[in-house]
Amino acid sequence: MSDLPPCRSCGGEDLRAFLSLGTTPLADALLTPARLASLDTDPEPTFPLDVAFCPQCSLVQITEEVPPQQLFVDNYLYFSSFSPMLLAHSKAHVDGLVASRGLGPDHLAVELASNDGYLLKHFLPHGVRVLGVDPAPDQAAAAREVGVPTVEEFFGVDVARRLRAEHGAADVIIANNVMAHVPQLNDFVGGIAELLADDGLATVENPWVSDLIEHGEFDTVYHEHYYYYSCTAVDALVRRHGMYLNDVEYFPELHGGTLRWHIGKVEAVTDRARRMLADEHARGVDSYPYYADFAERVEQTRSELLELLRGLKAEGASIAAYGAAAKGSTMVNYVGLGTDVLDFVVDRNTHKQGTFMPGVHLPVRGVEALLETQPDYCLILAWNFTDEIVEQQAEYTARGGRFIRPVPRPVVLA
Ligand code: JHZ
Ligand code: ZN
Repeated sequence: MSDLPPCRSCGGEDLRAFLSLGTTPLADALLTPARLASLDTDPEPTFPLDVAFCPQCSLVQITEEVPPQQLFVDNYLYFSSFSPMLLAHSKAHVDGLVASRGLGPDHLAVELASNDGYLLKHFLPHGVRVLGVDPAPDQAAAAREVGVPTVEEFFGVDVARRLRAEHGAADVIIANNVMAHVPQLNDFVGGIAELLADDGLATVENPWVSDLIEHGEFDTVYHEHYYYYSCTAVDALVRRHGMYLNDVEYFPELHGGTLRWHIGKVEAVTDRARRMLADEHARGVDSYPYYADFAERVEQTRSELLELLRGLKAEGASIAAYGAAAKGSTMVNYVGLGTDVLDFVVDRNTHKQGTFMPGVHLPVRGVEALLETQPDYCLILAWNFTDEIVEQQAEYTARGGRFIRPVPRPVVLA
């Protein structure tokens, strides 16, 4: 038995830690100028960031539990609608569901963590009834503005019962990048089982732990992400709630490699899902040795990136960064990239501009700052959007600016 807490999925008591990123501030807790000025008397809270593997159900998870209110209500400026790529992905998902399931005014689509309505709004032209669930007040307000009714709550069994009584069972439940964000995992999945119609479909998207491990995406580890999923772990989890992992889709470009799991109450496992489970077993995702050398590889990335950036600074180059992303916060804090290395960070999200990144306190500016100051190099912290960003900043590179991508290995882009 380990001295770590029990697995938040299966309750297993022998979690094995394999990565420690030290003690870090909350990744999305950007500081306002007033908050920055108050740090002497009211310091930034920091929390240990350690990752462990459960040998019983294969779920990878962090061991620290920061209260969700602190993560997603008090300190949350993430708005989904700032990426055209993500919006296109979401629209294609909705159009696909409407067509394959023949959805119309008699059906109800519920999204958990519906954010600013970036996805559910695409159901509206089809007449499908929609309902968003999201505890973040500003995002919920933005969703209502675009016609998406939103319940401002953390989802779980109790909320599911109430919603089912008020609105009927859901024909479709969508949960994108949220099943990693809930400390009471069984309450969340139990809620899906409660709300979903017997013949309904729940689709759940999350980055795939294999991409994290095999492509060195350590910066996607932060306190909002309690879990790092494999199909193996999802299959075990949903079966405990009387549901089945029936199909799996893979989007290699989305958030560094995302899986979409199709979950239902009737067992109808496709060959594709079976192949994914077999593939994970062949890679070793369900056993500890797969994770054992990860910490060493992360440390290598850190020293390579530091060496590259310090070398450029020594030559007199100026360096900025792109994307005040949550993952950017892990990157700059773990690697130790403060104002001595990076001049500022740009971000398109207007809610983040004028703030300072957690821990290192890099100022966040609008994207126009790149052309205004023309730094010699720009480190892409939101590397999952590299193509989109490079395309959008053609003028910056035309004038001689060079982008650097930090993972899988630090590289100056041609
Ligand atoms: P982005 C968030 O993580 C938070 P983050 C959350 N915890 C999660 O799970 C994942 O998403 C899925 C900006 N940007 O989306 C917007 C531009 O400035 O990779 C964002 O601030 N210009 C819910 O924060 C940041 O970059 C652009 O052209 O790591 C990207 O953050 C584009 C495309 C984005 O996720
Ligand atoms: Zn477990």
